[in-house]
Amino acid sequence: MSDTPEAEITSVTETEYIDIDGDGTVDAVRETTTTLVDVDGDGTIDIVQQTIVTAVDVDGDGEADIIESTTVTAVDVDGDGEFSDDEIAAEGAIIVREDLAEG
Ligand SMILES: [Ca+2]
Ligand SMILES: [Ca+2]
Ligand SMILES: [Ca+2]
Repeated sequence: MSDTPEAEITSVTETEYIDIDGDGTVDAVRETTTTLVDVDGDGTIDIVQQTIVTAVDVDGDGEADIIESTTVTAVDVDGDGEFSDDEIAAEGAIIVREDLAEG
């Protein structure tokens, strides 16, 4: 047996299909990936990272035209088991199909 703490990583991905305009055809797919990391293996989660990727098919041809991704990372820096505002960081990116962006 070793006393070295062992990190535990749990990752869950959820996929949602969204009919934005309500015509019965799915226009957007949202994939949410949540990763929980217990760095020191004490049973308390120290890092939570959530990435949401939304792909939207604007013109309905079955190909995604807009892809938006947001990543939120929370790190329990002070180890109190809670994520305060200064321990949470978010970043995002959006990719729009070239000809749509040009209008
Ligand atoms: Ca921990
Ligand atoms: Ca399309
Ligand atoms: Ca904290």
